Amino acid sequence: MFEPLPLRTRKGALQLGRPSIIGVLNTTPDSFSDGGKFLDPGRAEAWALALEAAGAQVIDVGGESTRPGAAAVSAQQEIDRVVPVIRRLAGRLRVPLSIDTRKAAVAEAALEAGADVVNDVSGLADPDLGRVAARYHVPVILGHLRGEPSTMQEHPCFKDVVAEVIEELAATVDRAVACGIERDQVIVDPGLGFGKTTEQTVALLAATREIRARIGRPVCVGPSRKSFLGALTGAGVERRLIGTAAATAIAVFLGADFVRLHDVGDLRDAVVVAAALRAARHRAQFAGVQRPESVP
Ligand code: PMM
Repeated sequence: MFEPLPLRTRKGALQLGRPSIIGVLNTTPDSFSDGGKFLDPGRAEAWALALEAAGAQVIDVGGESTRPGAAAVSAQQEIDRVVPVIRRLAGRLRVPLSIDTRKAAVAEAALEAGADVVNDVSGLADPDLGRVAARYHVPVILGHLRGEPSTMQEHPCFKDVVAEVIEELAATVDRAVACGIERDQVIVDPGLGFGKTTEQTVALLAATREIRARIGRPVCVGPSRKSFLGALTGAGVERRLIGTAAATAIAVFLGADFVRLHDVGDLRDAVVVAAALRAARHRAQFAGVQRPESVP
């Protein structure tokens, strides 16, 4: 297993080696689970402070819904939603702020306003976004997504989803480096539910360890409240907490470095317990204890 170097932000290093929680703050009217709740910058600020107090190590601010079929928003609309919130939060939060966007102009406005990390679910569909992140020397989270969120669920087509996502994420890391981003500042994300069936999404979650080892960069996963959980359990979006807890704990046990969550207060304990199990397994392996790898 590789030991990644700490990622550098203006608020100091993001500690690796134990998993970090990224708390979600959507300033959108139409995100699938929290749309409309934090349109008001005052409410958004209060929620971000609550996420930090509950244990989030990064707060991820987004101004565009990427749910399947979501309406497109202009860069200016996105900027108008996120920049007032980031300005209010930049001086008040102790933890870094990330900007969840696919657009270079939004990333730049957010970084100017005080954001510390760029989170791009499209994995540099817009290469200008890579150049912006390079100029600000910030860590970037690069997701796996084929095509556009609006049409991504129409034909999810993979022969071997794990192998193809690893190959395409590795190519994304190379494109980031070609944009001037330091390899040490890149986090990869398999894009759970982004243009993938339930079965494909589950296969990717189960392959967290392999993705991390093969690409050699920290991995972020975002299972929170997603529809693959509903497909497995039958639960509507407001009843997916326990499914999210299971997916989160297992991803952490399998080596996820970052988990992006809405329900930080409820799920922090699941992350802590899974991280303790991961550390115990790591110590046993380090001590040379042989254990059967898989349960039939
Ligand atoms: N999922 C959503 C949005 N941003 N970012 C990363 N890095 N990984 C994800 O899985 C991810 C993301 C989905 O939308 P939501 O904000 O409504 O959960």
